[in-house]
Amino acid sequence: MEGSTLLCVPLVAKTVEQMAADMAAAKAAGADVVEIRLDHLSAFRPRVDLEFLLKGRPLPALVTYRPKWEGGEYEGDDNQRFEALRFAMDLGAEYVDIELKVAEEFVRLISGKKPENFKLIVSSHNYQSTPSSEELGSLVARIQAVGADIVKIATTAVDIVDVTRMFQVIVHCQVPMIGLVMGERGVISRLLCPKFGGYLTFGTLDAGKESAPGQPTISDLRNVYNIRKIRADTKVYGIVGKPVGHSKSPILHNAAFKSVGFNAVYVPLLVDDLANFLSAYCSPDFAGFSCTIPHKEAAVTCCDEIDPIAKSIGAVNTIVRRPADGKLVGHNTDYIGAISAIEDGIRGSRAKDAAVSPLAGKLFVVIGAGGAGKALAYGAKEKGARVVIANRTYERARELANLIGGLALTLAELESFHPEGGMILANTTSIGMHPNVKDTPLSKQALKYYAVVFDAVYTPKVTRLLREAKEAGAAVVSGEEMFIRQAMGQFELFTGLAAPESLMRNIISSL
Ligand code: SKM
Repeated sequence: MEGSTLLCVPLVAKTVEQMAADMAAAKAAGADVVEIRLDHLSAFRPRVDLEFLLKGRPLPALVTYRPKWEGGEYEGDDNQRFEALRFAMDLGAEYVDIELKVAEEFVRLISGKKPENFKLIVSSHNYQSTPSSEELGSLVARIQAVGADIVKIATTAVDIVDVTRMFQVIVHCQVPMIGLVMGERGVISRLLCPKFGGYLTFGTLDAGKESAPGQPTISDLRNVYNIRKIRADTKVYGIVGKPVGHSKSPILHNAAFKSVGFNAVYVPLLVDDLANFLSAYCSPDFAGFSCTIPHKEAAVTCCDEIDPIAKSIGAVNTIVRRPADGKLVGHNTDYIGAISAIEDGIRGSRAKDAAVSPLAGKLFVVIGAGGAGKALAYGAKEKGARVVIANRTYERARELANLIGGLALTLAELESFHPEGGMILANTTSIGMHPNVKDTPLSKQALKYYAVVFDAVYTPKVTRLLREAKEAGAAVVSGEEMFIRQAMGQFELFTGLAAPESLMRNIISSL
């Protein structure tokens, strides 16, 4: 094993037969440990079932019998629960998890009887929030004092900043510690365990088999995040957005990093407030970020320096922490990614390097006035197009149109806007993005005035807008092409190396 963190698959099946099958699957998936959640079994018979589960088990076992009052399923009395856990220990289970609230009693029960290789995990769960650093520190001390071999604390992330406190506590803990922050905002506490020295992290067999909110699959831990390769000196990059779950950036960048042997991991970062996030994650370990909706404009004010093009655009989609002085430098790779994708889409197989852009002189309609809208509007203008900004709120459209010199419309007005044929349309809003795939920013009726339609949304690859545009006779350019190109630019800024283009294309087309 290269990393020091154990990968544990929680077993939450209702029958012992299914648990045994899942145990074998966990081994095949590359787990180090399984957690047998006795409280999930629908008709648990302690002696028979524990013998069945523990005899001939393919992996070391952690046995947990979580009561309702600590977020589990068990509703009976504690004595029966303790008996089952003690029996599991006697049968050779490598670990037993007991809740801090009753740990003293359980420790008394097993005192002097612990087998040599047995380890007692004493756990505390908070399903509401993550306490202050001081409170976490004193919780660790209480868990240690009760006689834990391994400390386990699971809290809930209300904000991604909460996770920094857990990382600090793990780094300073004198005994092995499992420190996890539950929920989508806490996912990095699970992915970055080896970096901060966490003893164990949970990975499910499949989505839907979680025993706590935010658990990734073991397959993603191993194959997307390359968790076995993460060490203390591994740099962290990530996609900052809200939402962020749909992003394919982690799959793409992790594979690209791996292909060139770059010691870094790329994670999803569900961020509510960009300024708070950047001031909390200010160590050199957090080396760079991609920014997506809704943070691209806030990123301009949060960076210490902005590249001149990103400054003119007024939006940043890439932040790099300069190694020499730790300063955050903002860039924009959307602009070139999107514009070149649209130009190549129009040119088709014709000469790609023609001096005059096929956008020159065209009427170019941008839907949306956020970060991506600004990049597209700026790019189209640069290429000599006449630009129109259409936005749900007119004021935002007006501001951007004033900035770059163009016309502003509301989305409603765009429906009947067709001063000429052969226009180009670019959607830069998230309308139509997974899971809202039935939505579209413009009616099919209005699409017939466009020769080319581009959608920055890339999940799904063919949005309703693109499907209807094609049916209306337009040439379409998928956001996937922009996504690949902007990511290539980011890779170069992050690593200083040429982007592995064919690998990146293969990854995206295989999804
Ligand atoms: O500008 C890009 C960003 O860099 C990454 C991204 C994503 O991961 O979905 C989308 C775009 O906003």
